[in-house]
Amino acid sequence: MTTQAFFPKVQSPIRFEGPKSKNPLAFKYYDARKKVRGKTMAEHFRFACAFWHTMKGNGADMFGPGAWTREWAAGASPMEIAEKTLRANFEFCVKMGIPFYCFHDRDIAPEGATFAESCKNLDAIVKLAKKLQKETGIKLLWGTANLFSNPRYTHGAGTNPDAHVFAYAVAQVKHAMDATKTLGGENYVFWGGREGYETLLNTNYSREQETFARFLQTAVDYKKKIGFKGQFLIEPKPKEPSKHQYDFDSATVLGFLRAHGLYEHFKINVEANHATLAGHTFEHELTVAAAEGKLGSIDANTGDLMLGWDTDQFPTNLYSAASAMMVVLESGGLGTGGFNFDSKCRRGSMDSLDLFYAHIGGMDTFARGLLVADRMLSNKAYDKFVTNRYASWTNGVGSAILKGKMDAVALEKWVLKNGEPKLTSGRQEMLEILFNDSL
Ligand code: XUL
Ligand code: CO
Repeated sequence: MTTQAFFPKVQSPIRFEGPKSKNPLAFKYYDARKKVRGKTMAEHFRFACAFWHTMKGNGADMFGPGAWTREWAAGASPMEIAEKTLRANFEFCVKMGIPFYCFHDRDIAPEGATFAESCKNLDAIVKLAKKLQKETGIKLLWGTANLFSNPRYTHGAGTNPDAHVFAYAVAQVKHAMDATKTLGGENYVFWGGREGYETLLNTNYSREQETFARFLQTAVDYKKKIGFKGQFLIEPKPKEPSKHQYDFDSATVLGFLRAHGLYEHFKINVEANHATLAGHTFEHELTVAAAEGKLGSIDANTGDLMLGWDTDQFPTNLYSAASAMMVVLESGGLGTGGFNFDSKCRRGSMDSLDLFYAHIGGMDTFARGLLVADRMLSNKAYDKFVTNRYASWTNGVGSAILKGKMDAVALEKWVLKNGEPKLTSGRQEMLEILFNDSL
């Protein structure tokens, strides 16, 4: 591949050395070939590098602009920088042993002065990406369009009051989908960047719901037209940048899709930090999606519960990872999805070596979470507990209710005969001990 090495401090790929290793540049738990429940860790996770954070991150936050310039982020022209950044991405993925990457169109190629120029830039970079994918074996987990950074999208993209902006957004999605298809992307993501509102004083909510559905339908139609086989994913988020984001959480998105005849075309990309912003746990959001067979993929990061915004930190919380992995295992896995680190190093972590520590930490956290989840789910005491708790539904009156054989009159009669139900403990504290014992 590239002749220039952007990560000279890491000479060879990061290896699995086991829990006893003291080497911070080694995996302690993530062993790509280790089998858990019949699948290797690599197959369970399908880890991906988030191009916008890992390659483009510069330490910027809302109180200060970029604080550092990566080795690959300097060059004579935006296209030269884009090419170097892309090469750095593949070098990083290879050295990390991360098999996938994800991008927004405007991450990998610079926006031009006109739409045509932006498309030309993207096409040129996609050509190089295709070559580098072939050389390295690194694949595209998903592509998406950035419909939120450019000022034209200030009032939204698919929900913009101006049909001109809507048209622009669709044109951009069309091109980003073409790029994703060309690169064999296994999914295409819709995160509703500025699809939401700040004040009802200037907002026609019903119109925006209608145009949002039209926007997604247009994408569905185009997908069919070009024969793109990747899975469409919607990524819920309740707020930020808008006060009220339309894709609030998994349940809201599934309801919206159903109401607008779009249900069959989409699955959910659950992001941990977005779940907690919505006042949910990560595992709750995963469960809601999985309950309908709609768990498509995961943006693996974490927020800081003491801060109220989308901090996009690398996951380090074993308890949360284990809880999430229980849902993933029970739902049968992610299919074409994967674990994309939508996470960025902190402003103070300016050394590109920090990117390695961050990803190793994230991968090890989830690998450990997988092992814990496997132990917990294999624990007979736990397994039997939940089954037994719902036993009343498998026969007798419960089974008759589920079959629709008991109307209100019949149930009243049944209650008159059977009296008060017996209260049974949910044993929460005992189960929490079981969970901790699996850690
Ligand atoms: C924003 C976010 C996005 C999406 C892709 O909070 O998570 O990066 O993952 O647009
Ligand atoms: Co995300």
